Amino acid sequence: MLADHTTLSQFLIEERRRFPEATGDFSALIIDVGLACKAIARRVANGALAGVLGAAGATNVQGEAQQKLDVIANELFIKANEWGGQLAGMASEEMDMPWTIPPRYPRGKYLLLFDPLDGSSNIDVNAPVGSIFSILRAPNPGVDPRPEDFLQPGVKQVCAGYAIYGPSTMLVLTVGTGVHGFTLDPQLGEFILTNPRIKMPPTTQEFAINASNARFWEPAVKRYVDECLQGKPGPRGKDFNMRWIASLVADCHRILIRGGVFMYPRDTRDPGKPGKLRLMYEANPIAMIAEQAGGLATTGQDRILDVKPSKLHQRIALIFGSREEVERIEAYHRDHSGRKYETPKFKTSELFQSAE
Ligand code: AFP
Repeated sequence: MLADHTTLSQFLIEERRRFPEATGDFSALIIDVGLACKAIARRVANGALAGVLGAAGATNVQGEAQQKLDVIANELFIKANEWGGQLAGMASEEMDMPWTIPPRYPRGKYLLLFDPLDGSSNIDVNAPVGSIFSILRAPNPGVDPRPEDFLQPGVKQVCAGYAIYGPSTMLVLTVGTGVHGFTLDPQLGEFILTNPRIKMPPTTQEFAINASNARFWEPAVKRYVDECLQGKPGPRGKDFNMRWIASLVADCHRILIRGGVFMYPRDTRDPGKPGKLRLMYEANPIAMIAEQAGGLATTGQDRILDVKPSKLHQRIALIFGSREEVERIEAYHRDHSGRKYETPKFKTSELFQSAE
């Protein structure tokens, strides 16, 4: 049976053969990240049976209430990755400051950033959640990194990926040579390559956005969504479908497989927060995956991967997905920079009417 299948280890070894100077550190790191994801998948799958549901009773650096599984997943990521000697440091959504590798372990040449359990408000309702990770080179290999060492633009990522804990567990990753999906075989405990070279359809009739924020959206996003909602008789000349799982990984996975566009745009709810999602361990890895699959990722104005980070837990607007739709949304941002958008008078539904 294994003869017909490529395991994650085999995939990594074959990739490494293309770089004769490679030491094997990177492959070892990905295997450890995969191990953390397998351990998290197990806890998520056991749910109430393992007593892991519900709030942890604390808030994280983002001011969000931590779930017990947020804390458990964070610990599993740290334990699986701190000992191997491949990492100089780690940073997590759940920790204010970067994690210092304990003195007993050697420091390596990579930096790992992760959101250990994304979409964790979905846990208690048994909807899909995931883990997201990004790998950078440490500017000073072999020593503890300075906080600013993590602040590299997404274009510098050497690897980005996520695990999705859905009906099956999958690990999806890119090392800059396309996007590859591995499904966890629970009998073998191995990730098996099931979706090599994933390509996102360039166009779509599906969009994802939290419509309850419509009154706070930027003009360009209001216009884009309005036009989708007008369907066949409207300017787009076709009907659209809408999906919102409120789990970035799950929305991203759907878009990767069948196309679509995801928008968590900048909005006017809180001027101190330009968007909800975090640049370093959400937007950057998802953007690298989107681009490697043939899609695009933008703030509306700028390519996500070119944004120079200023803080570890920086928030940013994130719009990604099928190339043609993202290009259209960027064009609307150019059209509406400094210009308001008037919601059409002929609207039949009041659901998305703006306060303007
Ligand atoms: P949680 O991890 O707190 O559930 O947040 C999930 C998330 O960061 C991302 O995965 C979703 O796309 C987004 O937030 C959903 O945000 P809304 O709850 O505002 O729709």
